[in-house]
Amino acid sequence: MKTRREFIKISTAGAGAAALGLHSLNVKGFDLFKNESIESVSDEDMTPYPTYCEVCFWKCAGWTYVDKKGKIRKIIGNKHDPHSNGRLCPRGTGGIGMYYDEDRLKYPLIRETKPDGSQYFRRATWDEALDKVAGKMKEIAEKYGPESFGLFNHGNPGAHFEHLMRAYGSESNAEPAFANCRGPRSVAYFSTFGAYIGSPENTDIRDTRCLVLIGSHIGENMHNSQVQEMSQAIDNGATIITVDPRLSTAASKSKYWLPIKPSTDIALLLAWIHVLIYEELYNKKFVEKYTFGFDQLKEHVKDMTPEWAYGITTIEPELIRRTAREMAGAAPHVVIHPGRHVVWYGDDTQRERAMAILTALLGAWGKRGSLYFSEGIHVPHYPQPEYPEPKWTWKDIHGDKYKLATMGITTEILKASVPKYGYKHQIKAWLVAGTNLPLSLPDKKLFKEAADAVEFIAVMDTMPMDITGYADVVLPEATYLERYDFLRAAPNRVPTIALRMPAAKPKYESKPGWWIAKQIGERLGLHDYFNYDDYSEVIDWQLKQLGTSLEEMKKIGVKEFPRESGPLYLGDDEDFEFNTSTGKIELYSLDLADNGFDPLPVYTPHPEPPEGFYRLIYGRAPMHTFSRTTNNPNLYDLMPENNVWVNPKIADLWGLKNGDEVWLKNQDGAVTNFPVKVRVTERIRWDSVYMVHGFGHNDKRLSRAYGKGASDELMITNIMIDPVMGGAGMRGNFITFLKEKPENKEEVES
Ligand SMILES: Nc1nc2c(c(=O)[nH]1)N[C@H]1C(S)=C(S)[C@@H](COP(=O)(O)OP(=O)(O)OC[C@H]3O[C@@H](n4cnc5c(=O)[nH]c(N)nc54)[C@H](O)[C@@H]3O)O[C@H]1N2
Ligand SMILES: Nc1nc2c(c(=O)[nH]1)N[C@H]1C(S)=C(S)[C@@H](COP(=O)(O)OP(=O)(O)OC[C@H]3O[C@@H](n4cnc5c(=O)[nH]c(N)nc54)[C@H](O)[C@@H]3O)O[C@H]1N2
Ligand code: SF4
Ligand SMILES: [Mo]
Repeated sequence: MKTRREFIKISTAGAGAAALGLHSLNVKGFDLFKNESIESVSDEDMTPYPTYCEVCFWKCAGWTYVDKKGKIRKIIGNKHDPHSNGRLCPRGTGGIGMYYDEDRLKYPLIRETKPDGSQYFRRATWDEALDKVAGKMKEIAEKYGPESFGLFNHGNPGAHFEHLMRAYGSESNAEPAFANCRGPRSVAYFSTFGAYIGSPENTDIRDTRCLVLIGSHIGENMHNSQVQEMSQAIDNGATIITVDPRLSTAASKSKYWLPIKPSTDIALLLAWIHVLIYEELYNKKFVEKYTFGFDQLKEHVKDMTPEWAYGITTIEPELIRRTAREMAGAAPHVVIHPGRHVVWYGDDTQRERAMAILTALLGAWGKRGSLYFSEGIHVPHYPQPEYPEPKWTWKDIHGDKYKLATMGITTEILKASVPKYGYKHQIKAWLVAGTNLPLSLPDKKLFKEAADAVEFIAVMDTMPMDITGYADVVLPEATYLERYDFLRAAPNRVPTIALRMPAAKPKYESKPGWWIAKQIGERLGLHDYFNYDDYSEVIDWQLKQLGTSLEEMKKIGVKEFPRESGPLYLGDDEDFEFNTSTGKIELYSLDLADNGFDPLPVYTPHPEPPEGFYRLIYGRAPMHTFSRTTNNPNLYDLMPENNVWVNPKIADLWGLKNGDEVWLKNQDGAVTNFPVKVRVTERIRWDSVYMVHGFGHNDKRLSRAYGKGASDELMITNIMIDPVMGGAGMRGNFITFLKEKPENKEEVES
């Protein structure tokens, strides 16, 4: 079918050589951190500029070193930064590749149509591109109201656009980092403890005696200080219990690996709760003083014995008992890690609730080695008028559904973009900033319908990522090494702020996100919201309110502030009022009950793979962040493509050997665009296959990443929506192998 907005692919002039190599990295187990100078230049001959990393969302602070010729030579961690403790992960070290990548977006692009109807991108001036975006924003506001202009965002770039959109009158935004990532965790922990887990997570892994990982694959999930703390915990002799259908790096370092049947974690959690309660191993004092609903919980799990769970999870009853006792023995110094990417099977808020309940029964909250009270700095708002009140926001888009959602839901914004779904509030245009939707949102059909239905799409990115192929206007942002940005003020054990400042001039014609947002704002008559010439003025003003200055921060990069909220842990017997309706930790959730959901977590069986199909599960690799680094000249070298992990039993059955290339086909007939190599390994259960997410790019402008590996995203056509908060559960998809390139396979857009 011919779509209104053709996906534009431009072939590139050819792959350039990597600008700087990173071959010195030792990528084994946890020895991943090395900050060796890439080329040997003495530090004395270089100038360090403070920054914090944008390669993932841990936002580690560091120093960008620039030589006398103005060339960026290396990035190292800032010793005074609690996110990095002076060491960056391989991706952070390779962040230089984002700056040097010769495939970068170089100048603004505008979609044009030739007389024969075909479409292409024309190089445009900034004035043309900005006029076009602002002109469309005016038009949409006049025709439908500013609320109809939606925003998809992630990370800092998105935040500048969020400000622009709020000033313009729209709060119709969503980011994959909620409904496709940690949303269920936020809602579950909030309804249980009246508090969020936050980012970085407030897990006291450093001082724990028992770390329980349910899916969470720290070590491949490279969140920096968390990996460092896990390593410390191992050195301190902490017990690690990992529940994962795959022998992850974390599982390989654990005392107990529970290779659970995927999708059955709630049954295991309920059985653990059963053992703690019925063997009277739970923390009675803590439960009595701080919790609500224990009797209902006790009754609820009465029959949920380890024997019951064995039939569901395939985990031996004795192992369930032993691990529960191990946790109880270490309590309260136990971290039940809440996980982060938790949209798995559509009952994810309930699984997260079960984890929160387990935490409470162990008294593993507000105690050393459990979850601590984190504290962040409130950065004062730069003076500006109040935002106008929108007539409706993302909340109204889904109306009475998903009442407990705390942020916009990507799937709902997509649906509201397609008139045939009959949403009361319609989205007519999109701004997209710092998110590669075709590779991060499941349900390609819906995504394409929506992208085709809207009148206009503007994308701000640093790279010609798959999403830019859908844009009418492409706005090339400067990389994080070339710009000022918001102050980082994430909560931690001690409050800190970190500065990001440019270490070099923006390459090509790229511009900082704050500048792009301001230029559009000015064209819309919103000057009062952008009342500065340079973003450094905003930062300096904020820093002065906080008792420091831009001048000081340029020298130190990170500044620590004293805690004001009290100690890191709860005192013995200290009275504490939780921010829930009962003021207690709600084992039995009134919030969920009031909204018509199960107040106590229930195990529901999920569909099994059809004959000859295997469940697709996916995760991270230490040297890449999603799809954003696969073209990075430094990181590409470390891992150019992904593999599909297949259990030897299944490989035998299919006659597959290590390195064989296969195409994958899912239960709905979707086929991968590119073949992927098989990795035969005992490390995965026979009923599942595993892939690292972020590969299989389909845009030729990504000269290295194009066609390398396969995209898990294309195989995720079935999404299991979480009724509590609209999360898009992505692990209900099953694949089979095609040994030949399927005939008549049309090239599918990403
Ligand atoms: N199949 C599948 N889907 C997933 C996941 C999965 O594991 N499997 N993971 C989910 C999770 S946990 C999350 S958080 C989301 C993340 O999904 P996204 O938010 O889409 O994250 P990225 O893939 O990192 O895409 C970031 C985009 O930002 C661009 N970018 C990078 N730096 C900058 C910058 O400085 N400025 C601008 N303007 N752009 C920049 C990159 O080029 C890229 O296009 O995806 C979710 N979707
Ligand atoms: N290197 C690197 N690190 C990253 C990122 C990155 O892109 N690259 N992204 C960051 C982001 S935004 C996020 S959200 C986090 C995500 O990191 P996590 O929250 O740790 O990841 P998940 O995707 O939830 O978990 C993946 C693991 O779950 C296992 N799994 C699959 N199905 C099941 C199941 O049914 N039950 C159980 N128990 N386990 C199962 C998989 O085998 C895999 O080991 O990583 C962060 N860290
Ligand atoms: S964990 Fe690695 S990629 Fe993420 S912010 Fe820190 S250094 Fe950068
Ligand atoms: Mo995420």
